[in-house]
Parts: sequence; structure tokens; C-alpha cells
Amino acid sequence: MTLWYDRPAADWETQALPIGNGALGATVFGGVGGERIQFNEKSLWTGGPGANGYDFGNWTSPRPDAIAEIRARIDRDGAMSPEAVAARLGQPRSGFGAYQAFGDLWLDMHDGPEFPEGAVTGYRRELDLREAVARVGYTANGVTHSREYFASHPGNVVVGRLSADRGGEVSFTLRTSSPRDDGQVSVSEGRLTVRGVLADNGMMFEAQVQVIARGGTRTDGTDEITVTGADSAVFVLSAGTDYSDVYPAYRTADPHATVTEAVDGASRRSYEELRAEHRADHRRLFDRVGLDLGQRTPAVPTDRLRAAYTGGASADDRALETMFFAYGRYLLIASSREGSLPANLQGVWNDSIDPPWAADYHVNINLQMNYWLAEQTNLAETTEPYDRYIRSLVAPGERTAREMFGARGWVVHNETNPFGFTGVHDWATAFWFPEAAAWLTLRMYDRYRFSGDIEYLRETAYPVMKGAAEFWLDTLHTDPRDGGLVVSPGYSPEHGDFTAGASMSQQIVFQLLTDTLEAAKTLRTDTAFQAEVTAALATLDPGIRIGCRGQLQEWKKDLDDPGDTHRHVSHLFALHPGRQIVAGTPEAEAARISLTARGDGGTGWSKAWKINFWARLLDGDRAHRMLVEQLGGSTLDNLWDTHPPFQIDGNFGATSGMAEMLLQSGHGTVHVLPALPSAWPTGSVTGLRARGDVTVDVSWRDGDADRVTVHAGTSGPLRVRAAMVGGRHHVEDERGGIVTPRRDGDVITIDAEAGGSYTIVKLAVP
Ligand code: FUC
Repeated sequence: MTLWYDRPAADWETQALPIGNGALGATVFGGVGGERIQFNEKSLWTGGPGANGYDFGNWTSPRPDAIAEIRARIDRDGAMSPEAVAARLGQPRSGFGAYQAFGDLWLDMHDGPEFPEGAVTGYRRELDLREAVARVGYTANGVTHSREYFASHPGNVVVGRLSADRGGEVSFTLRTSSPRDDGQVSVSEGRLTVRGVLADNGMMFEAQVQVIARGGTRTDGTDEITVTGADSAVFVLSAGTDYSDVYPAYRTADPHATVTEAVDGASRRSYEELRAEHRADHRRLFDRVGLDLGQRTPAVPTDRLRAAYTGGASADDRALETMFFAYGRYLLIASSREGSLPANLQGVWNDSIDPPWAADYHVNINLQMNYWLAEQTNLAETTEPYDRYIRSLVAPGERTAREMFGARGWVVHNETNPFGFTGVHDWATAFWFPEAAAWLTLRMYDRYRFSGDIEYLRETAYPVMKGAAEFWLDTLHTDPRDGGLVVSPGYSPEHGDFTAGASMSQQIVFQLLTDTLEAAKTLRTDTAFQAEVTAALATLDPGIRIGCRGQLQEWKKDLDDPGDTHRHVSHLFALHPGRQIVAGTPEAEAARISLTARGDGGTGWSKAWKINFWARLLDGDRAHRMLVEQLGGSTLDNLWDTHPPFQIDGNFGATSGMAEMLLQSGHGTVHVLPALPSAWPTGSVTGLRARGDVTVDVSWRDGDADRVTVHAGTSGPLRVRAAMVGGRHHVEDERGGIVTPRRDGDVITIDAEAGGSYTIVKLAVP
């Protein structure tokens, strides 16, 4: 569970190693003559209130008939070009901003040789996923140097320690730099402070680094701190801004007090204590899931492991696959913890003031995808920032719904920022996606389906789902072709023409209304609203049609081009992450034909989508083939996913896809090893979560489960589907007592008791 390399990182994007605590992120280079630690704080953004011309994406002047006009033209002509729609409904983007690199921390080593020219031996740079610690070690001039870095969530700090195997050998100068010119640096009593204001929007920011040397001397300069002849030295860094997620001002207090408190607090404690607290915090989440595919610890560095990877099921290939699975979970823990913004397009890591797509929150697939793995891989806590963020979009999104659509509820379009940008811009093929709000809330309902937490449903999920549903109740259009309710104008991301009733639009709205109605019934609330939703569902086009080639249609009219290999496979939403399409049905077969036509190419995230699709189609070998495509063609040396460039959704999506290969639970049954590939004949997985508050451990041999334990969180019938159940087996409870569930083919139904564990054991043929 360790990524390791035999040389320092020469490049941020492809080689530096990430640590993070949700709010703070850092990437470690591991240079010998000098260390570079690039760091981030997730709320440091340009744009928004205070930035020139910020308008939340709302139309700057009313366009009362604009949407009706477009609808009428689509009704008349069947389609409209994205350019024509954008000319009428779009508007130039203004003050959107971009996620900002905070700065770099440099540790210039005194008399340290450069690598590789100098006499350095035993160099190793690593990222230990289980401990969430980055390390650097090497020997130079007869002295072995070690460095360790971690980002503590409980402490809200990044901590580093430099040490050597001989006393008095730690000597360096610590300084910072920023890609902007807006921070003032000061130093006092071993504490370096960077403080400033973003010129773009007036956002205040501050970082502090405390240096603590053991032995030797510490000298404070004007903008740097020098440690000479120490036995070891520790630094503690924290950073913050005056950002708050509350509309419309998005500002709170000067970050000085919070940053000071974090750095003071951590500086008073020993390194060992901070490290132990961090370790316990990380492992409480990370250790919940274990995957064993029969890998062994690779003898080669991770970059060479990846370069040699063929997916050919060698022990090394399986080691890379299990590491990649664990890495997705590691990255989510490191980039999404309570109290900060959700993971953005790059998680929390960014070295630029102008990152690709502003490292923003794209919500026509990307943000949703970032959280696919959260429930399944037992990291529900990491979704707190997501929920909080979605709820923060409601206030600005209500205004956009009202002003643009004259609708109740709330909406957000193709991409957004931390400042409630819920309107539009005018990039024709990627500006219009009002379905985003609906889709974003579905994850929250799914969290309820996993946990069964009714309080969460009532207080957190349902109110935002209801708002998203109200928007669509007011916005759906009656299609003159057949009287069905459709989304119009609608756009299947990010290609083709604007039409009415594109499959993805219909599927998302169908799922939203279905889930919201179910939720309202469960909560016994809003009877009149329930009636409204029921009526809409009766005429809503569900967005599932089989076309002339047997494919699942992407549009309501059969416009599909069989040669289309576009990276978005939007019309399969109903298969994944939706649940309208069930494997083994004619619609699933149609989805398979569409997916086959799209091909195995695509960007990093697109390949990750396809792992999930093939897993849902119960085709383990095809799912694995997509994993091979992703690891082989869309993964960097530091195992970050590349679109290109680096985009973290592919990491998260791949981990989700691997989990989907091992366990599914979308349709009322816990399906064990639904899509096990032949490349993983023997293995085990522990701690995966299934809907219905169930935790599952499975071990398998020769492609078939031999032991399955389901841990029930709640009482009631628990349906488990596993091929092994069709053969000789027995089921025992946690006390070893034999229980006799009902069986129907390969499904058994256990009368589970809350807190009970039930193990299905495969028995040898007599
Ligand atoms: C979506 C994708 C692009 C890219 C961008 C950030 O719009 O279509 O490929 O991932 O998000």
C-alpha cells in the first residue's frame, strides 16, 4: 500500500505525491539539495463577490421569452444547434474565478548534494497510503537523512519532520514563494507568516509555518528561517482564507485567528503525538476496506510498475490494481473532510493560478463522479462537504430558477464555483445543463438508501431533493409529438444538437421524481406535493428507447451515429449511476450495444465510467479491460488520473468501478461478485457497503465465492445473491449457529437482526 520512487519528482503534475486533510493539500517533491512542498487551501479562489462583473451566471437583464422561444423552435424544427441556443440563452462568463495555488514551501538543504549528480545512495520517496504519510530518505556524505510529511485533519495542519541518523546533521533554510505577488512575508520566533489579499476579489488569506528545531540553532531572517546543525526539526503549517459558503457575500472573519490557533496548538504538542493522532484518524476510515487480489509487494518503483503493467494478471499487475483501488479511497479521505469544500476537479491539489477548467466544480458529470465510491467503499463521512456544498447552492439556485425559468425550486448548470454560480456562460457545447441540480441530489438519496438514516433523509436530503423536483415540475414541457413531458431545451453532454427529451435529461428527471416521491412517502409528508409528482410521473417520458441498431437511443428521435465515440456516454445514466436499467433485460442489452459502439477509448474519466457500466452489465472481463485501458493509457506516474491533464474524477470513478465489480446493491439485493473478471480468480475483500445498511466481506477462489459475511445494521429481510448459493452451502450466524434462509435460485433471504452477522460458507461436494 505504498507508492514509491527511486528519484525525486521533477514535475508537479505527473510525479509529486499528494497529502491532504480536506481543507489543506500539499504535494511533496523530495529533492535532495532542496525540498519543495507545494501547498493549497481549498477555499482560495478568485472570482465571486468582489470580482469585477460577478453576476452568479444570472442573466444581466431579463429575457422573459427566451426559453419559450427556443422551445417553440425545437418543437417546430426538431433540433437547434448549440451555437444558436447559446447565442440566445448564454452570456459571457464574468467573475467566475479559479482555484488558486497557495504557494510553495522550500527547504534549501545546506551543502546537500544535488540528485543524481551528487553522491547520493539509497534514495527513496514514498507515499504510504495506510499511514497517510509521505517520506523521503537517502544517504549523502555518510549521513542517512529521513523526512516525513502528513496532513492532519484533527490538527488542521500539515506537519513535516527532518531527521538524520547522526546528531547535528539537519541544516536547512525554510522559505516560501507564491505564484502571485500578493502576500507579505514576516518572521518572528521561528514562525513565518504569509498574509495578503487577492487583488481579484479582495479575499484575505494567511498561512503560518512554525519551525521547531531540536538541537542546533534556529535563526530568523526577514522572510526565511534557518536551522543549522540540528538533530531534527519539525515544521507545522496551516492556512486559511476569509471565505464562507453563505450566499450572497461568501465572506467571514479574517483567517488570522484560526490559522494561529491551529499552528499554536500543533506546535505545543510533540511530533509523535500529532502523528499518532493523525494515524488514528486516517486509519479509522482507511482500514475499513481491504482488497486482496493475490498481489505481492512489488520489487520495482511504482512508475516502473505502471509502465510494465499489461493487465495480464501477474502478481505485479494485481499489486498495481489493488494500489489504484486503495489510492482512490486515500485521495477522497485526503481531499474531502468535514468543514471544507468538496473535492474539486483536482481534489484539493493545484499548483497553478490558472488551472485547467479553473479546477472548479463541473456538475455535468465530474463532481457527481468524485463521490461514487464514498458509500460503497465505506467512507460516508467524506460526503459531509458535498452535502454542505449542495445545500449552499440552493439559495443562489433559487434565484436562477426564478429569474431564468420563472420556476420554483433551485437549479445549477454545467459548472459552478464556491460562490453560487448557478447560471450560465456561453461556451456552446458545455453551458446548458439544468439537470445538474437534480442529479446532485440523487447521491444524497442514495446515502439514505445505504444508511437507512431517516433523520438524514428528513433534515438533509429531502429538502434539497424537493427543491430540485419543484424546479422540474414547473419546467417540464409537453412534447407536441406525443404529449409526453420532456426536458426542453435539452442537451446530451457535450455533443449533438439541442432537442427535446434527450435520454439523459429524461432519465435524471425520472429518477429524481421517483426518489423524491419515495422519500416524501417514507417521511409521510407533503401530500399535495406527492400528488403533483405522481401526476408528472404518469406523463413523463422515462428516456429509454431502443433504436434501429438495437442500441439505447441517446435522443428521443433515433439520431445516433454508430461511428460516434464521444467520451460522454450520457444516455446510459439509467444503467449507472441511475438504476432504471437492470442487467439481463432488453434495455440492458441495448445499453451494451451502445457502449460497444462508443468503444474503449476516451479520456481518463470516460474510461472510469465504462468500468462502472460494464460492471453493471455484469461483464467482469470487459470492466477489467476498461481498467487496463485506464491504468495503461490514462494514469500518471504518481497514479493520478489524466484526462489529460490531471483530473481526479477518473481516480474516484475507477475505485467505484472496481467496487461495482465486487459488490452491487442497486436493486434490493446484495449481489456478491456480480462482475468478477477472470484476471482476479482468487481474492478477498472486506468492509464494502451495500444499500440497506449492510457491510460485506467476501473471499473467493477459482472465480467463485467460498465465504460471504453480511453484517446487518438493521433488522429485516436481507436478500443476498451469490452464485455459491446455487450449490452446497450453509449459513451461520455470528455465534456459529446454523440459520436456514429461504432460497430462490441464487438468492437467499435472511431474516436479519440488527447487529447480526451471517456467513455463507461454501461446502465441498461430498
Ligand atoms: C466535462 C467533460 C470534459 C472535462 C470537463 C472538466 O465537461 O466533458 O471532458 O472533464 O468536464
